[in-house]
Amino acid sequence: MSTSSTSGMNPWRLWNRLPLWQKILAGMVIGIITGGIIGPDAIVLKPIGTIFVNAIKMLIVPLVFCSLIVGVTSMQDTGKMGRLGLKSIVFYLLTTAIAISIGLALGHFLAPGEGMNLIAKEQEAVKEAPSLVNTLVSIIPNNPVKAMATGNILQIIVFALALGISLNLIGDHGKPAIAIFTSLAEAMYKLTGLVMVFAPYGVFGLMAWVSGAYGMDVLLPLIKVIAAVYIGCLLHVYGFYGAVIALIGRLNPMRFFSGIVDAQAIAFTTSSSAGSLPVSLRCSQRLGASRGTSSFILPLGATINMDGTALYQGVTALFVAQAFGVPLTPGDYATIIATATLASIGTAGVPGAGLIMLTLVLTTVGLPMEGVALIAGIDRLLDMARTMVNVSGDLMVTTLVAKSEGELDTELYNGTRKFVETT
Ligand code: DAS
Repeated sequence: MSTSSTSGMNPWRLWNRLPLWQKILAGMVIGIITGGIIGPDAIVLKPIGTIFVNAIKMLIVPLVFCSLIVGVTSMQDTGKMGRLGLKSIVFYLLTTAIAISIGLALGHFLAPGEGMNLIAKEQEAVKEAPSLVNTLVSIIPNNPVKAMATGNILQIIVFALALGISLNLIGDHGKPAIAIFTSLAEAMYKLTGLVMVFAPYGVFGLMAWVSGAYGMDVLLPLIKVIAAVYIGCLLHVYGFYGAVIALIGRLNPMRFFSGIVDAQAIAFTTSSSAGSLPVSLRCSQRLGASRGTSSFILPLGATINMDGTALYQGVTALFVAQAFGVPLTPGDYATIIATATLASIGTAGVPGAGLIMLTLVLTTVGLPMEGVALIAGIDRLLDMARTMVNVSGDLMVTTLVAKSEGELDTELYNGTRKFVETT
């Protein structure tokens, strides 16, 4: 028998050919079944998951700090584009805050995690939740190093944004430091990929423990999470974006939705905003936006605008709080909105980035990291929907800003003139 046919039958080789999300999904399903068979003794498998959770936690501080600085310094004022950039950033952050609020509302009303009554590892001592005022006051770090050492994510975000802006303001003197943070951010993205290689096994260990301890009915809440995220994404795109295009842009929303469907399809299938950029640029220009405007605002959006990710974080943060019975105060809700909105600047437009940023949001409100593993198994399904929203939001802001700058050809937009591909 030739080596190719025997090697073709090698299960390990077949396993290694699977895309990561399929391996994670397999890890989740096999873990749930294993736990269902072994029962509470499956707790012996939990350390595998704990190693994965600790490795994810290890990434948070350096990844957030470096990626935010790179995000902010990539928005250096490019002269005439300064006004465009400012308008786009304000729009991007506003729509992201609305997206996270929709996610929190859905998570609150649909309550996917209600009744799960899971117990976290050592039931992380949930700090006495701070009031709204304390939350806002305490986000300015009096010691950035202490903020990093204690994993105070909001303070780390604020310091990273402040440092990034300052690096922009010192011009050429800041370039060596920006180069260092850029390579550190690249290294952290690489390390994230290495940690995610372990995800299928970590998710297996955690899901075996969860289903062994709580029974197979742990699956139903996950289906409710998927439903809540998809409902929220559809509401945000076809409800909120449609209203903004019609009321603020004074444009026909149906033309907009038919014009962006190609980019949405690529985003949904690839789960990558960055990967969808070429098609987004083409859709934007077919909708009448000038090449200059779209080629500046879309890449910016693919980097810092993640409405779908923010909405997903709203739903899943509440799911984890409900699943582990951790009560959230209005101050926690404000913290989640602030963290998810600011963290969206640092979320990369690549598959799975939102799951890493979810650890950020959970950490800021003291929610157990085991929640990340609960979500990890279904995360690819959620990533498809949230990336479709991210790209739709990038195109919505580009169309609106182009219109406001007189850079939108309304005849092209309305289809009364056909788009001609220019080289
Ligand atoms: N997949 C990311 C994107 O490309 C979003 C995410 O993971 O949340 O936008």
